[in-house]
Amino acid sequence: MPQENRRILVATTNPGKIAEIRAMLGAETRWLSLGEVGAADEIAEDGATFAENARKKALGYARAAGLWTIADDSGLIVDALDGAPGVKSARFSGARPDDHDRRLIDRRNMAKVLCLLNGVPKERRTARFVCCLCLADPEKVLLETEGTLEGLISDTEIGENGFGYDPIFFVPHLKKTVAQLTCEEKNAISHRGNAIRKLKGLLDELLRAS
Ligand code: ITT
Repeated sequence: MPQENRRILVATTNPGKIAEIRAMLGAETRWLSLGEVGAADEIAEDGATFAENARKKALGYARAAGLWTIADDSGLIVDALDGAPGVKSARFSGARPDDHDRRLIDRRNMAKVLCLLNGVPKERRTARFVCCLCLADPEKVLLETEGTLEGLISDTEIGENGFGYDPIFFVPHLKKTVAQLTCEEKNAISHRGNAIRKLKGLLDELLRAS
């Protein structure tokens, strides 16, 4: 792809994800949002794995927009809940209404996790965030990466930054929840940060070769 035409769609409706992906992937490429290309949020995330959903979103939006497209599917895995909320992380406390208030839904989802873990001791509150990224053109998958972040589910919500389950995800070596980290601190250790760093290396190679 010639340098001057480098435009890649970031196919997410989540403003928190867009900010993290754009901040890390660099300024040489023009990163477009779904709003900027007039694409509707219409691809069902009904796969059994994060990787399957990321692939489906990347290919679907790449075809709809006629652009190279990056999609992310991510979520929280809690060991004591047999891996839940998993691929249902965004809708763990019920379906998301069309006019959803993300903060309200995040709070409901966190309340459900804390309620289910009530009485579970610290050593059994292990959890991880997982992020699968997929880059596709309208015909095929070009690149796929995965990143994880290990931690513990706290007893209460702590911190104001980030999104989703960040206020209840405690990172032991930092002695903070992810919601107490700045955007830069989160990107340096997070599941999405790790997946993006891997993707960036592969994307740079792919762009050099094309
Ligand atoms: P798109 O599908 O439009 O990308 P979404 O928010 O619906 O946006 P997902 O289906 O991938 O995204 O759901 C991921 C959910 O997992 C998200 O809504 C959060 O609840 C949680 N999650 C993912 N990454 C997270 C992070 O970095 N911090 C906290 N929670 C996260």
